Amino acid sequence: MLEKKNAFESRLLALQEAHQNLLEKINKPQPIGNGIYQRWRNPVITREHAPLNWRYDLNPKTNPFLMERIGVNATLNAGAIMFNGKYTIVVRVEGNDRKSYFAVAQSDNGVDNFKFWERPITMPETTNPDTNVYDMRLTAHQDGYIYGLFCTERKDQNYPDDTSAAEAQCGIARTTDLINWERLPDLITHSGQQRNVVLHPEFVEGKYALYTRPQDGFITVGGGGGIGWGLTESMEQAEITNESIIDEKFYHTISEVKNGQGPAPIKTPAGWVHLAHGVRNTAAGLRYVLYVFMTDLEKPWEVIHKPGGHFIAPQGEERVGDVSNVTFANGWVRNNNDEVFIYYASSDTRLHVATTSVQQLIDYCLNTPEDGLRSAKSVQALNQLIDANKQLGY
Ligand code: M1P
Repeated sequence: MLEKKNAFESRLLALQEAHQNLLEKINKPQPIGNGIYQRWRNPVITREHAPLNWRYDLNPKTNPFLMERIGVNATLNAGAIMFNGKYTIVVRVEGNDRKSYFAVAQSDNGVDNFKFWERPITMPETTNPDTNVYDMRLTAHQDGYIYGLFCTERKDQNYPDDTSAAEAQCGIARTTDLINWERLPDLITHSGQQRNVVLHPEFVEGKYALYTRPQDGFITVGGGGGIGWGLTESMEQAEITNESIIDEKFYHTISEVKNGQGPAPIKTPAGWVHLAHGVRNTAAGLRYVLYVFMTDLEKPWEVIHKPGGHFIAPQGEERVGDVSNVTFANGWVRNNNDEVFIYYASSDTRLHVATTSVQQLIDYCLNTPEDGLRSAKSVQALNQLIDANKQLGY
Protein backbone atom coordinates (compact mmCIF):
# COMPACT_ATOMS: atom_id res chain seq x y z
CA MET A 1 0.00 0.00 0.00
CA LEU A 2 2.85 2.32 1.01
CA GLU A 3 4.62 1.45 -2.23
CA LYS A 4 1.50 2.30 -4.24
CA LYS A 5 1.20 5.63 -2.46
CA ASN A 6 4.82 6.42 -3.26
CA ALA A 7 4.33 5.45 -6.88
CA PHE A 8 1.31 7.78 -7.06
CA GLU A 9 3.20 10.65 -5.48
CA SER A 10 6.30 10.28 -7.60
CA ARG A 11 4.18 10.06 -10.77
CA LEU A 12 2.27 13.17 -9.70
CA LEU A 13 5.52 15.04 -9.06
CA ALA A 14 6.88 14.01 -12.46
CA LEU A 15 3.66 15.15 -14.17
CA GLN A 16 3.67 18.47 -12.33
CA GLU A 17 7.31 19.13 -13.13
CA ALA A 18 6.89 18.32 -16.84
CA HIS A 19 3.79 20.52 -17.02
CA GLN A 20 5.48 23.43 -15.27
CA ASN A 21 8.53 23.16 -17.53
CA LEU A 22 6.31 23.20 -20.62
CA LEU A 23 4.36 26.23 -19.45
CA GLU A 24 7.56 28.16 -18.65
CA LYS A 25 9.43 27.18 -21.82
CA ILE A 26 10.84 30.25 -23.51
CA ASN A 27 10.02 30.65 -27.18
CA LYS A 28 12.41 32.04 -29.78
CA PRO A 29 11.85 33.30 -33.31
CA GLN A 30 13.02 31.05 -36.11
CA PRO A 31 16.09 32.46 -37.82
CA ILE A 32 15.96 34.70 -40.92
CA GLY A 33 12.39 34.09 -42.15
CA ASN A 34 10.86 35.68 -45.26
CA GLY A 35 10.70 39.30 -44.06
CA ILE A 36 6.90 39.18 -44.17
CA TYR A 37 6.47 37.55 -40.77
CA GLN A 38 8.52 35.65 -38.22
CA ARG A 39 7.61 32.10 -37.31
CA TRP A 40 8.41 31.03 -33.72
CA ARG A 41 10.07 27.75 -32.85
CA ASN A 42 7.65 26.21 -30.35
CA PRO A 43 3.91 25.82 -30.60
CA VAL A 44 2.26 28.21 -28.13
CA ILE A 45 -0.45 25.76 -27.03
CA THR A 46 -0.45 21.98 -27.24
CA ARG A 47 -2.67 19.38 -25.66
CA GLU A 48 -0.04 18.98 -22.92
CA HIS A 49 -0.70 22.61 -21.86
CA ALA A 50 -4.16 21.64 -20.56
CA PRO A 51 -4.16 21.84 -16.77
CA LEU A 52 -3.49 18.56 -14.97
CA ASN A 53 -6.66 18.90 -12.90
CA TRP A 54 -8.71 18.90 -16.12
CA ARG A 55 -7.23 15.61 -17.19
CA TYR A 56 -6.46 13.62 -14.04
CA ASP A 57 -8.43 12.59 -10.99
CA LEU A 58 -5.79 13.57 -8.45
CA ASN A 59 -7.21 11.50 -5.62
CA PRO A 60 -5.04 8.41 -4.91
CA LYS A 61 -8.09 6.61 -3.49
CA THR A 62 -10.20 6.88 -6.64
CA ASN A 63 -7.30 6.93 -9.12
CA PRO A 64 -4.48 4.83 -7.63
CA PHE A 65 -2.71 4.49 -11.01
CA LEU A 66 -2.97 8.23 -11.61
CA MET A 67 -4.53 7.59 -14.99
CA GLU A 68 -5.63 10.31 -17.32
CA ARG A 69 -9.43 10.31 -17.06
CA ILE A 70 -10.46 13.01 -19.56
CA GLY A 71 -7.90 13.31 -22.33
CA VAL A 72 -7.29 16.29 -24.57
CA ASN A 73 -6.70 15.31 -28.18
CA ALA A 74 -5.82 18.65 -29.75
CA THR A 75 -5.64 22.39 -29.13
CA LEU A 76 -6.21 24.36 -32.29
CA ASN A 77 -8.02 27.14 -34.17
CA ALA A 78 -8.07 29.87 -31.52
CA GLY A 79 -9.84 33.21 -31.60
CA ALA A 80 -7.62 35.99 -30.24
CA ILE A 81 -7.92 39.42 -28.66
CA MET A 82 -5.93 41.82 -26.47
CA PHE A 83 -7.83 41.65 -23.17
CA ASN A 84 -6.84 43.51 -20.00
CA GLY A 85 -3.35 44.05 -21.45
CA LYS A 86 -2.77 40.36 -22.12
CA TYR A 87 -2.60 38.36 -25.32
CA THR A 88 -5.74 36.31 -24.95
CA ILE A 89 -6.76 33.32 -27.01
CA VAL A 90 -9.98 31.32 -26.98
CA VAL A 91 -8.69 27.92 -27.92
CA ARG A 92 -10.66 25.17 -29.58
CA VAL A 93 -9.88 22.30 -27.23
CA GLU A 94 -10.84 18.93 -28.65
CA GLY A 95 -11.27 16.09 -26.20
CA ASN A 96 -10.44 12.46 -26.88
CA ASP A 97 -14.20 12.05 -27.39
CA ARG A 98 -13.99 14.36 -30.44
CA LYS A 99 -16.12 17.05 -28.82
CA SER A 100 -14.63 20.53 -28.95
CA TYR A 101 -15.12 23.25 -26.37
CA PHE A 102 -13.66 26.70 -25.82
CA ALA A 103 -11.05 27.62 -23.22
CA VAL A 104 -9.30 30.92 -22.56
CA ALA A 105 -5.50 31.08 -22.23
CA GLN A 106 -3.37 34.19 -21.69
CA SER A 107 0.22 35.31 -22.05
CA ASP A 108 2.01 38.54 -21.18
CA ASN A 109 4.14 38.63 -24.33
CA GLY A 110 2.01 36.70 -26.87
CA VAL A 111 4.71 34.18 -27.78
CA ASP A 112 5.14 31.94 -24.75
CA ASN A 113 3.96 31.18 -21.21
CA PHE A 114 0.33 30.82 -22.24
CA LYS A 115 -1.74 29.53 -19.33
CA PHE A 116 -5.33 28.33 -19.40
CA TRP A 117 -7.82 29.94 -17.06
CA GLU A 118 -9.15 27.83 -14.22
CA ARG A 119 -12.06 26.37 -16.21
CA PRO A 120 -13.13 26.06 -19.84
CA ILE A 121 -15.93 28.33 -21.06
CA THR A 122 -19.40 27.10 -20.18
CA MET A 123 -21.16 28.09 -23.37
CA PRO A 124 -24.95 28.27 -23.00
CA GLU A 125 -26.93 26.27 -25.54
CA THR A 126 -29.92 27.30 -27.63
CA THR A 127 -33.14 25.27 -27.62
CA ASN A 128 -31.50 23.15 -30.33
CA PRO A 129 -28.37 21.89 -28.52
CA ASP A 130 -25.06 21.92 -30.36
CA THR A 131 -23.36 18.56 -30.90
CA ASN A 132 -20.03 20.26 -31.38
CA VAL A 133 -18.79 23.86 -31.25
CA TYR A 134 -15.52 25.16 -32.66
CA ASP A 135 -13.39 27.87 -34.32
CA MET A 136 -14.50 31.00 -32.50
CA ARG A 137 -13.86 34.38 -34.11
CA LEU A 138 -13.68 37.16 -31.53
CA THR A 139 -14.71 40.68 -32.44
CA ALA A 140 -14.57 43.65 -30.07
CA HIS A 141 -17.46 45.47 -31.72
CA GLN A 142 -18.17 49.19 -31.79
CA ASP A 143 -21.36 48.43 -29.78
CA GLY A 144 -19.22 47.61 -26.69
CA TYR A 145 -19.60 43.81 -26.62
CA ILE A 146 -17.05 41.17 -27.45
CA TYR A 147 -18.76 38.75 -29.83
CA GLY A 148 -17.77 35.15 -30.35
CA LEU A 149 -19.02 33.65 -33.59
CA PHE A 150 -18.37 29.96 -33.99
CA CYS A 151 -19.42 26.87 -35.87
CA THR A 152 -22.25 24.92 -34.30
CA GLU A 153 -22.51 21.46 -35.70
CA ARG A 154 -25.48 19.13 -35.38
CA LYS A 155 -26.67 15.92 -36.97
CA ASP A 156 -28.22 16.59 -40.38
CA GLN A 157 -31.78 15.39 -39.84
CA ASN A 158 -32.33 15.22 -43.60
CA TYR A 159 -30.26 12.02 -43.57
CA PRO A 160 -31.46 10.13 -40.48
CA ASP A 161 -29.67 6.90 -41.47
CA ASP A 162 -26.32 8.48 -42.26
CA THR A 163 -24.44 8.66 -38.95
CA SER A 164 -21.84 11.01 -40.40
CA ALA A 165 -24.23 13.53 -41.98
CA ALA A 166 -23.69 16.86 -40.26
CA GLU A 167 -24.97 20.40 -40.57
CA ALA A 168 -22.84 23.47 -39.85
CA GLN A 169 -24.31 26.82 -38.86
CA CYS A 170 -23.04 29.97 -37.17
CA GLY A 171 -23.48 30.13 -33.39
CA ILE A 172 -23.38 33.57 -31.75
CA ALA A 173 -22.52 34.57 -28.19
CA ARG A 174 -21.39 37.79 -26.56
CA THR A 175 -19.58 38.75 -23.40
CA THR A 176 -17.74 41.53 -21.64
CA ASP A 177 -15.47 39.40 -19.45
CA LEU A 178 -14.86 36.20 -21.49
CA ILE A 179 -16.29 34.23 -18.54
CA ASN A 180 -20.02 34.89 -18.73
CA TRP A 181 -21.43 34.45 -22.22
CA GLU A 182 -24.88 35.38 -23.45
CA ARG A 183 -25.91 32.96 -26.15
CA LEU A 184 -27.93 34.51 -28.95
CA PRO A 185 -29.94 32.67 -31.63
CA ASP A 186 -27.89 31.18 -34.45
CA LEU A 187 -27.40 33.29 -37.56
CA ILE A 188 -30.09 32.82 -40.17
CA THR A 189 -28.96 32.98 -43.78
CA HIS A 190 -30.66 31.68 -46.85
CA SER A 191 -27.76 29.42 -47.85
CA GLY A 192 -27.68 25.72 -46.98
CA GLN A 193 -24.95 25.73 -44.33
CA GLN A 194 -22.45 28.22 -42.90
CA ARG A 195 -18.97 28.01 -41.44
CA ASN A 196 -16.21 30.61 -40.93
CA VAL A 197 -18.63 33.45 -40.21
CA VAL A 198 -16.94 36.57 -38.81
CA LEU A 199 -18.35 39.83 -37.44
CA HIS A 200 -16.84 43.03 -38.85
CA PRO A 201 -15.81 45.31 -35.93
CA GLU A 202 -17.68 48.42 -37.11
CA PHE A 203 -21.25 49.18 -38.12
CA VAL A 204 -21.67 49.47 -41.87
CA GLU A 205 -24.62 51.55 -43.05
CA GLY A 206 -25.80 51.45 -39.43
CA LYS A 207 -25.97 47.64 -39.46
CA TYR A 208 -23.89 44.72 -38.23
CA ALA A 209 -21.75 43.37 -41.05
CA LEU A 210 -20.76 39.73 -41.40
CA TYR A 211 -18.29 37.80 -43.50
CA THR A 212 -19.86 34.43 -44.32
CA ARG A 213 -18.99 31.21 -46.10
CA PRO A 214 -22.09 29.70 -47.63
CA GLN A 215 -21.83 26.02 -48.39
CA ASP A 216 -24.12 23.38 -49.88
CA GLY A 217 -22.83 20.51 -47.74
CA PHE A 218 -20.87 19.98 -44.55
CA ILE A 219 -17.45 19.50 -46.19
CA THR A 220 -18.08 20.63 -49.75
CA VAL A 221 -19.11 24.19 -50.47
CA GLY A 222 -20.63 23.06 -53.75
CA GLY A 223 -21.28 25.37 -56.68
CA GLY A 224 -21.26 28.51 -54.54
CA GLY A 225 -18.68 29.10 -51.87
CA GLY A 226 -16.24 31.96 -51.52
CA ILE A 227 -16.12 34.50 -48.74
CA GLY A 228 -19.52 36.13 -48.51
CA TRP A 229 -20.79 39.39 -47.05
CA GLY A 230 -24.10 40.45 -45.60
CA LEU A 231 -25.71 42.91 -43.21
CA THR A 232 -28.08 42.33 -40.31
CA GLU A 233 -30.12 44.83 -38.32
CA SER A 234 -29.44 43.12 -35.00
CA MET A 235 -27.26 40.44 -33.45
CA GLU A 236 -30.11 39.37 -31.16
CA GLN A 237 -32.06 38.00 -34.14
CA ALA A 238 -29.27 37.95 -36.71
CA GLU A 239 -30.46 37.34 -40.24
CA ILE A 240 -28.82 38.01 -43.58
CA THR A 241 -31.31 38.31 -46.39
CA ASN A 242 -28.87 39.52 -49.01
CA GLU A 243 -25.58 37.60 -49.18
CA SER A 244 -23.00 38.36 -51.86
CA ILE A 245 -19.62 36.76 -52.58
CA ILE A 246 -16.71 39.17 -52.15
CA ASP A 247 -13.76 36.78 -52.58
CA GLU A 248 -14.43 33.88 -54.90
CA LYS A 249 -12.70 30.53 -55.11
CA PHE A 250 -10.93 30.19 -58.44
CA TYR A 251 -9.60 27.41 -60.67
CA HIS A 252 -5.94 26.46 -60.16
CA THR A 253 -5.30 28.76 -57.24
CA ILE A 254 -4.63 28.04 -53.55
CA SER A 255 -8.36 28.37 -52.94
CA GLU A 256 -9.64 26.31 -55.80
CA VAL A 257 -11.90 24.12 -53.63
CA LYS A 258 -12.94 26.51 -50.87
CA ASN A 259 -11.87 29.44 -48.73
CA GLY A 260 -12.98 31.23 -45.58
CA GLN A 261 -12.36 34.42 -43.66
CA GLY A 262 -9.97 34.02 -40.70
CA PRO A 263 -10.23 36.55 -37.86
CA ALA A 264 -11.95 39.95 -38.05
CA PRO A 265 -9.94 42.24 -40.36
CA ILE A 266 -7.44 44.81 -39.07
CA LYS A 267 -8.08 48.48 -39.90
CA THR A 268 -5.06 50.25 -41.40
CA PRO A 269 -4.66 53.60 -43.20
CA ALA A 270 -4.44 51.71 -46.52
CA GLY A 271 -7.50 49.52 -46.03
CA TRP A 272 -8.80 46.56 -44.02
CA VAL A 273 -6.26 43.73 -43.91
CA HIS A 274 -7.82 40.27 -43.97
CA LEU A 275 -6.38 36.88 -43.15
CA ALA A 276 -8.17 33.89 -44.71
CA HIS A 277 -7.64 30.26 -45.57
CA GLY A 278 -7.70 28.69 -48.99
CA VAL A 279 -8.12 25.00 -49.79
CA ARG A 280 -7.11 22.96 -52.79
CA ASN A 281 -7.25 19.27 -53.49
CA THR A 282 -4.23 16.99 -54.00
CA ALA A 283 -3.68 13.27 -54.43
CA ALA A 284 -2.94 13.26 -50.67
CA GLY A 285 -6.14 15.07 -49.71
CA LEU A 286 -7.05 18.68 -49.04
CA ARG A 287 -4.30 21.26 -48.45
CA TYR A 288 -5.17 24.30 -46.31
CA VAL A 289 -3.00 27.43 -46.52
CA LEU A 290 -3.43 31.00 -45.30
CA TYR A 291 -3.63 34.03 -47.54
CA VAL A 292 -4.03 37.77 -47.06
CA PHE A 293 -6.05 40.40 -48.90
CA MET A 294 -7.09 44.01 -48.40
CA THR A 295 -10.52 45.63 -48.70
CA ASP A 296 -11.52 49.26 -49.08
CA LEU A 297 -11.75 51.28 -45.84
CA GLU A 298 -15.19 52.67 -46.66
CA LYS A 299 -16.43 49.55 -48.45
CA PRO A 300 -15.05 46.55 -46.55
CA TRP A 301 -16.80 44.28 -49.07
CA GLU A 302 -14.59 45.49 -51.95
CA VAL A 303 -11.27 43.69 -52.41
CA ILE A 304 -8.63 46.24 -53.48
CA HIS A 305 -5.41 44.19 -53.16
CA LYS A 306 -4.90 40.46 -53.26
CA PRO A 307 -1.33 39.12 -53.16
CA GLY A 308 -1.03 35.91 -55.17
CA GLY A 309 -0.34 32.58 -53.51
CA HIS A 310 -0.13 31.57 -49.89
CA PHE A 311 0.97 33.68 -46.95
CA ILE A 312 1.53 30.80 -44.52
CA ALA A 313 1.59 27.14 -45.58
CA PRO A 314 2.31 24.12 -43.39
CA GLN A 315 6.06 23.53 -43.00
CA GLY A 316 8.14 20.74 -41.45
CA GLU A 317 6.43 19.24 -38.39
CA GLU A 318 3.41 21.46 -38.98
CA ARG A 319 2.54 19.27 -41.95
CA VAL A 320 1.61 16.26 -39.84
CA GLY A 321 -1.27 15.84 -37.44
CA ASP A 322 -4.86 14.70 -37.12
CA VAL A 323 -5.73 16.35 -40.43
CA SER A 324 -2.35 16.69 -42.13
CA ASN A 325 -1.26 19.46 -44.50
CA VAL A 326 -3.40 22.12 -42.83
CA THR A 327 -2.73 25.63 -41.58
CA PHE A 328 -5.79 27.42 -40.24
CA ALA A 329 -6.12 30.76 -38.43
CA ASN A 330 -9.08 32.46 -36.82
CA GLY A 331 -7.24 34.75 -34.42
CA TRP A 332 -4.71 37.54 -34.47
CA VAL A 333 -3.82 40.37 -32.10
CA ARG A 334 -2.59 43.84 -32.97
CA ASN A 335 -0.81 45.48 -30.02
CA ASN A 336 -0.28 49.18 -29.25
CA ASN A 337 2.98 49.18 -31.23
CA ASP A 338 1.18 47.96 -34.35
CA GLU A 339 2.82 44.57 -34.05
CA VAL A 340 0.57 41.71 -35.16
CA PHE A 341 0.55 38.26 -33.55
CA ILE A 342 -0.97 35.63 -35.81
CA TYR A 343 -2.19 32.49 -34.07
CA TYR A 344 -2.36 29.64 -36.56
CA ALA A 345 -2.97 25.96 -36.00
CA SER A 346 -1.17 23.23 -37.85
CA SER A 347 -2.81 20.04 -39.06
CA ASP A 348 -5.74 20.45 -36.64
CA THR A 349 -3.41 19.51 -33.78
CA ARG A 350 -1.56 22.41 -32.09
CA LEU A 351 -1.36 26.21 -32.13
CA HIS A 352 1.60 28.35 -33.27
CA VAL A 353 2.40 32.04 -33.48
CA ALA A 354 3.91 34.12 -36.26
CA THR A 355 4.66 37.80 -35.69
CA THR A 356 4.61 40.69 -38.12
CA SER A 357 3.50 44.32 -38.14
CA VAL A 358 0.78 46.46 -39.67
CA GLN A 359 3.42 48.11 -41.89
CA GLN A 360 4.68 44.76 -43.14
CA LEU A 361 1.15 43.55 -43.88
CA ILE A 362 0.37 46.72 -45.84
CA ASP A 363 3.62 46.39 -47.81
CA TYR A 364 2.84 42.73 -48.47
CA CYS A 365 -0.66 43.58 -49.75
CA LEU A 366 0.45 46.47 -51.94
CA ASN A 367 3.63 45.02 -53.41
CA THR A 368 3.19 41.27 -53.83
CA PRO A 369 2.18 40.41 -57.41
CA GLU A 370 -1.38 39.16 -57.82
CA ASP A 371 -2.00 35.66 -59.07
CA GLY A 372 -1.94 35.97 -62.88
CA LEU A 373 -3.88 32.69 -63.12
CA ARG A 374 -1.52 31.31 -65.81
CA SER A 375 2.07 29.99 -65.74
CA ALA A 376 3.07 32.55 -68.39
CA LYS A 377 1.93 35.39 -66.12
CA SER A 378 3.95 33.95 -63.23
CA VAL A 379 7.08 33.91 -65.40
CA GLN A 380 6.33 37.47 -66.55
CA ALA A 381 6.18 38.67 -62.92
CA LEU A 382 9.40 36.82 -62.15
CA ASN A 383 11.21 38.37 -65.13
CA GLN A 384 10.12 41.84 -64.04
CA LEU A 385 11.69 41.25 -60.64
CA ILE A 386 14.89 39.82 -62.13
CA ASP A 387 15.19 42.81 -64.52
CA ALA A 388 14.71 45.30 -61.71
CA ASN A 389 17.34 43.52 -59.60
CA LYS A 390 19.76 43.39 -62.55
CA GLN A 391 19.53 47.15 -62.88
CA LEU A 392 20.72 47.36 -59.30
CA GLY A 393 23.63 45.07 -60.12
CA TYR A 394 22.23 41.85 -58.52
O1 M1P B 1 -9.66 20.29 -41.17
C1 M1P B 1 -9.32 21.56 -41.64
C2 M1P B 1 -10.39 22.60 -41.28
O2 M1P B 1 -11.61 22.19 -41.89
C3 M1P B 1 -12.71 23.07 -41.72
O3 M1P B 1 -12.49 24.27 -42.40
P1 M1P B 1 -13.43 24.62 -43.70
O4 M1P B 1 -14.73 24.99 -43.13
O5 M1P B 1 -12.83 25.72 -44.46
O6 M1P B 1 -13.45 23.37 -44.48
C4 M1P B 1 -12.98 23.36 -40.26
O7 M1P B 1 -13.56 22.22 -39.68
C5 M1P B 1 -11.72 23.69 -39.48
O8 M1P B 1 -12.00 23.63 -38.11
C6 M1P B 1 -10.59 22.71 -39.78
O9 M1P B 1 -9.39 23.19 -39.18
